[in-house]
Amino acid sequence: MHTFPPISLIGAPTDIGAGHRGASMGPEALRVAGLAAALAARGLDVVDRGNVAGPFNPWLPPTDGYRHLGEVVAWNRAVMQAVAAELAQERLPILLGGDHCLAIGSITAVARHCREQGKHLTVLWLDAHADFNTSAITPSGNIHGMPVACLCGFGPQELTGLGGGAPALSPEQIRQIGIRSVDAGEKKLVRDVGLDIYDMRYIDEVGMKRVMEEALLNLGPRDHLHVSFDVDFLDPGIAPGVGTTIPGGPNYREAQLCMEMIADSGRLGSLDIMELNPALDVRNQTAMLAVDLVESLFGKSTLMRD
Ligand code: Z70
Ligand code: MN
Ligand code: MN
Ligand code: MN
Repeated sequence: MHTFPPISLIGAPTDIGAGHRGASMGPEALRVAGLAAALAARGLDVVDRGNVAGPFNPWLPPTDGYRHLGEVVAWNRAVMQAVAAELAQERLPILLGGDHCLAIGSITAVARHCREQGKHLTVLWLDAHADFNTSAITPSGNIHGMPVACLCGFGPQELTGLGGGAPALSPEQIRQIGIRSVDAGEKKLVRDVGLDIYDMRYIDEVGMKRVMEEALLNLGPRDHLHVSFDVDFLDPGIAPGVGTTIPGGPNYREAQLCMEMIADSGRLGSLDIMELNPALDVRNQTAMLAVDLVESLFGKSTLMRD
């Protein structure tokens, strides 16, 4: 069993980058589902920092390939600052989204922290989507379909340079798991940059155990693992409370094994829980499932392994 640093919850209640309204209610749904108490019951030190603030959602159509770019930048600045403040105190930030565009701010802060501390950052991106669109190829203009591209330097300067310098990540630092919905132009770009994608076909073929062994290979004591968990990673049969349900995702057992193997790596340093949409959920079941999985991510295990 590995020990975890003290944890800070940070809510970012907005759906500013999404194509459906309602992810703005995600942080509160995770709180109501008992996230802080579940982690505290594992003996972890947990503090809820409350919510960061940002502009309201004007719900406008895209301009020049982006919907709400100015507001997305403002929210990401606030998230970046809140995440950086926790990392500076050697705490483990958990971002409660909010839509997935906010991972730009979260991961930009984590990348800067790792650079300062001489650590190597690896990002596990658990998602049905590759989130690698740009303004030129997006079918929607929704920036929650673009955060991985922005973090790798493909996007508007306000977002690719959010940390004040070079892009936060290079593609080799990212491993995507659960992918099953990639747009045509996005597919070409993802291939061109050589993104490491463990898609559902590969999970079917070799199983979640081998996928996670490969994705977590060679992590050493100087490695910081960031997990960006889009709840639409999960099969919609168990997780209906997301904006875009894509059939054919990991089932309950596969998702548990994924989380347990990340916990076993002992390298988890920061986490995003994104795209939970209570407006589309049924009796908060998707939030409760997310809490259940996050407990496993922090070392809870069946039988005697914990
Ligand atoms: C599509 C787009 C998306 C959710 C990301 C979908 C993007 N690729 N949807 N997360 N829920 O519009 O870019
Ligand atoms: Mn640190
Ligand atoms: Mn997604
Ligand atoms: Mn996503």
